[in-house]
Order: sequence, then structure tokens, then C-alpha cells
Amino acid sequence: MARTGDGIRGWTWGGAAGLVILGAGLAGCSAQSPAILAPVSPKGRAEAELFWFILAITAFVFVVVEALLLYAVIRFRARDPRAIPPQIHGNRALEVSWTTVTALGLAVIFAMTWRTMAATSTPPAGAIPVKVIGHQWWWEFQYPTLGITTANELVIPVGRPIRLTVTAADVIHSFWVPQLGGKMDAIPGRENLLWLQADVEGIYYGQCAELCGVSHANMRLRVRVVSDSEFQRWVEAQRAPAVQPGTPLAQQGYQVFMSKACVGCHTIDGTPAQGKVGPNLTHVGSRTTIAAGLLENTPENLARWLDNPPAIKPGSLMPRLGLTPEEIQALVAYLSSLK
Ligand code: HEC
Ligand SMILES: [Cu+2]
Repeated sequence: MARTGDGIRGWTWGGAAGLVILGAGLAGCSAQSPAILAPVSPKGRAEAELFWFILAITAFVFVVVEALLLYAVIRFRARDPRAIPPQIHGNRALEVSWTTVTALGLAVIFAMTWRTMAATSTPPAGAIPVKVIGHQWWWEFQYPTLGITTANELVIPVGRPIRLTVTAADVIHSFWVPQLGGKMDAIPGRENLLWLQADVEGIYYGQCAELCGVSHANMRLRVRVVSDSEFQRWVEAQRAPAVQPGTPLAQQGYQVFMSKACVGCHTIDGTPAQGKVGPNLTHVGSRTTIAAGLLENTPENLARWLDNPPAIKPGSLMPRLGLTPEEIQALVAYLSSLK
């Protein structure tokens, strides 16, 4: 008897601890963290509404079942341990009714889910196409109709639908920006369709959502939602070839870049560097972060990255290249100037 009691108490404490941890985790979801329940897109809103609807039905079922259970436990508890309770053999009306009610509830949930899927699966006409390519451990974004290739920061105009074809270069990744709704597997050799639209300007955070190797957790992304005119300016700037190095130090950085292995892995439009292994660096200076959201794009962080990438991002496919401090300073001057 004592043993069973201890077991139950252990479970109760375990459950309480679990709830505290869950609560702390949820409380940690600040405005900056991805949150599916703070949608800013028509699609995200439809999905969040469906979630609340299903939660309401299941909460209702939970309350009714628990109330009946408590009622039965108290009302029909054994008062005389030796007495034998009245023997009954099923109740057809009850069984038919609870089977029917459950089936109806599930049918309603099915219909609502179907409706949401139908309403959100096809991109509206006139959507801007973007190809999303997952790489270990960063995101490539190509705008085929605009002739732009960039990385880790998807820039889109507010209120306009974007049609994403999602694929991967190496292993399976998953593209997910919770506030904009939807999550899509990025599978090598396949193109999956996802669309999104943001109704409010701002920055929305995303994260690879499929374990893809050692730096999976460091594979973040941002969606920068800007006004139409700002988007036009961004497009113009991104389409321009890379700027010429403007200072002697940047000129020296250019020389280092073109004489090292960098050219085999990175593209800088308008220069001999045409590598395709790593992010396109033509306008790397215009991005707010480097290394898939891991570091703010500052000269200090660029220098740290160039000195030893795997120390910052475990497993990074950009190796440590043994650059001297002088070479790093020159490269930082050049790369930061690539706005
Ligand atoms: C073997 C291929 C390879 C070589 C050589 C290489 N890189 Fe990289 N580089 C990468 C990869 C892959 C990434 C993406 C790393 C990540 O975020 O996981 C990257 C990322 C970067 C970034 C950050 C870009 C961004 O937008 O996040 C910079 C800057 C950079 N490399 C500069 C250089 C320079 C300068 C050299 C030469 C000194 C160089 N790389 C050599 C593969 C390479
Ligand atoms: Cu991943």
C-alpha cells in the first residue's frame, strides 16, 4: 500500500515539475521568438484560428469527461467494502449516443481542417516567385524573375503574396517562419510549394525545423518585410554588380579574396569569384547578420568568422583558412563595403 502511494506521489511531483518547466518555456517565448499564435499573415491567421477552434472543442470534452468522472467517483464510491455493486450489462442508448457524439465532433474538426487547408494551399495569382534552397547550415534565396541571389534574409514587400519553391542542396531541411504560417520540408531533388504573405512590416524569425546535422540549431533565417518602395530600392541595389573596392585596405582585401580559396566557394558578381558552395557575397554588407543569423553583421564579427568559422558554428562547411590578422582586416574592409 505504502509503495503504491509513494509511486503516485512521485508521479504527481513529476507532473508538477513538468508543468513548471513547460510554463517557463512558454513564458520564454518573447515577442522576438517565433510564435504560431501571433500570426501576421492571412494564412498564419487561418491556421491559428483552426488551432483555437480545435482547442476549444477538446477543452470542452476534457471538462465534461472529468466532471462526469469526479461525479461518479464521489457519488458512487464504495461505502461498504463488502457489498457487491448492482450488476449491469451495457446500455445501448448510452453507447450509441457517445459514439455518435464523438464521431460528429471529429467530423466537424475534419471539415474545419479541410476548409483551412483548401483556403491556404494555393498561392494567389501574381505572387512573387522565390526559390528557397536549404544548405548545411544556411538558407539560399533566389528571386528568378528579379535576378537576385541572397542568403539567410528573405526580403519581401508588405501585403504581397510570395510563392516559395522549397528544396535542398544536401540533406533534408525544413523551412519555417511561424508567424507567417506554414512549414515546408526542403528535400534534395524535389520542389515543394509554400506561399506566404506578411501584413505588417518588420522582421520575422525562422528556423530550420528538421534535424539536419550538427549545426541544425544554428540554421536560422529572417524575413524582412518592407514597404513597396523600400523593396524596389532593395531590388535595384541587389541587382547591381558588386561595388569596386573604394579604399586601399579594401583593394588589398579584394586581392586576398581573389587569390585564396574563397573564389572556389563564393560568388561576387562582376568579379572572377563564381563559387557556388557558400552564400553569394555580392551584397553581403547589406545583410544584418552573417552565418545564418548567428552573428550580427559587424566588422568585429566578420573578423571572428573569417578567423575560425567552425569555432563559431560547429561543423561549418567553411573551413578555417589560416588567414593572418592583416589579411582578415583587409577582407573585412572589402566585404563590409559590399552593400
Ligand atoms: C570550402 C568552401 C569555402 C571556402 C574556401 C570559403 N568559404 Fe566562406 N562560406 C562557406 C560556407 C559553406 C558558408 C556558410 C556557412 C554557414 O553559415 O553555415 C560561408 C560563409 C561565409 C561568410 C558569411 C556569409 C553570410 O552571409 O552568412 C563570409 C563573409 C565568408 N564565407 C567569406 C569567406 C572568405 C573571405 C573566404 C576566403 C578567405 C571564404 N569565405 C572561403 C564556404 C567557404
Ligand atoms: Cu536543420
